[in-house]
Amino acid sequence: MTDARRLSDATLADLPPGIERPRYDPAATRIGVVHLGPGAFHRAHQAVYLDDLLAEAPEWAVCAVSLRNPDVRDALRPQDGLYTLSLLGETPRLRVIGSIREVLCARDEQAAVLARLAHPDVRLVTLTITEKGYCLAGDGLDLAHPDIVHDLAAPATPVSAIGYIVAGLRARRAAGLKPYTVLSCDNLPDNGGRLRRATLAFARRIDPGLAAWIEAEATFPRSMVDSITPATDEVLRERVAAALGVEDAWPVQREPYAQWVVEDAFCDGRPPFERAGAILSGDIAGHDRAKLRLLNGPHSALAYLGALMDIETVADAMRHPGLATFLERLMREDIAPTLDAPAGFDAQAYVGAILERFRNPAIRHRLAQIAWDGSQKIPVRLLGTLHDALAAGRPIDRLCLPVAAWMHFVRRQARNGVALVDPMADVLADIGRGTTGQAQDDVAAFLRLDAVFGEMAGERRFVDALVVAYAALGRRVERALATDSGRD
Ligand code: CS2
Repeated sequence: MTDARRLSDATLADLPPGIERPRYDPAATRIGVVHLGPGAFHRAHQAVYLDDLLAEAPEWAVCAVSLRNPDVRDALRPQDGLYTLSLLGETPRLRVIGSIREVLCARDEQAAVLARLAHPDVRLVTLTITEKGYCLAGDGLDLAHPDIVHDLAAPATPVSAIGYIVAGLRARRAAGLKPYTVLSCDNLPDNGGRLRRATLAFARRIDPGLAAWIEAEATFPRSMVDSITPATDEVLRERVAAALGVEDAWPVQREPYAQWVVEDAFCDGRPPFERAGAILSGDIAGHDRAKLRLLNGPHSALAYLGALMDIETVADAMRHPGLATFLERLMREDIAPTLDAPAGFDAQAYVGAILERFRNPAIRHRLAQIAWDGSQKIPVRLLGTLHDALAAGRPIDRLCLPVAAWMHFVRRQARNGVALVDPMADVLADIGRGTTGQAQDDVAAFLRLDAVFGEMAGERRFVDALVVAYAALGRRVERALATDSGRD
């Protein structure tokens, strides 16, 4: 039964004229994409690119699958998958997105998810499952991860993303269908390569013939995704309901800027993404690294340094002169020089544009949101840069401050009894509670986290600089940020 007070196919036509809406009949599209992880980022980014295309390519609608959490399904199913995107520019825009036509929760609807993955119309599986969703240890599949242990023992009834991808591919092979393309849209360097290796490692263990088929026939393009997407809050829900005249249980919001660079390697056709503004390229290496290091790295730096200074949002942090100056120097002088920039890429202009985006006063992007999952983010956002700076004999003092700030952040949360949002929360809380404030010992305790620091824990220069940064932050954050402190 449709609810006249709720956004849905039935109420779409009656929305006020200022609200943008699909330029196609959502009900006349076909599902060609299965997306794993339909959080705010997917709904504000890839689903919007597809929404731009469905008028001309109606075969690429999305089945959105949450692996465990039923919240997105429960919010969007009564709305026929429709939801509102708020674009946070100078003149805010509201736009109803229609590209998601089915919403499933795999935990409760496993058979439907598996059937969808095996459907002949589905030719693309996309993912935004965050770093931890890949179940990696270092660069490879974590065979000790409980979900992977489960799925290897019971591959027909998986719980992990990798398990679902392989179960779907297995069913397609058995049915004589082509494989789908598997497109990672998460902030990981070489995201497609990592996913391909993890998928093959999993498949080899359950069926070497299947693994060989995947290796030969399926593709895992890399992609770089970018758009700042603060979590949905009550203010947004209320604003959207007032503007629409009907309720939307889960609108999303993002900055107007969005970028998607995709490696053009699809094994069975693809949506004409370039017509929606995505950049299709033979080789995207360089783009993903530049974005991770120059946007996500500084974001995490702000999150941990800002937290220690009790600053709430990114824009607030950018209004703090000491922190803003530190960040800009970190980006221009320490991170940019480590990049092997793609041809035509102007790193300094890119930095300028990112700083402008961070300053956007229309966005309340909470630092606490970015601080989540530090154990997964620190290695790919900051440690790679540190590694390269060390190898090149460049200064690393400034680069060590955000890492040391993360340690202080963990310590503070643990000592205040505040739970961390992190897959390693328990181990981190133990370490945090055991810290004494003595830099050498505290840093050593964190560096024992092999999954985070790996070989970097044995780099003498890094360890020494980290101890100095940790001690400096322990004394006074603002002094530690002062541009030349921490340098020899
Ligand atoms: C942020 C990203 O939450 C975070 O960790 O750094 O979500 C960031 O906003 C996006 O990657 C921007 O594209």
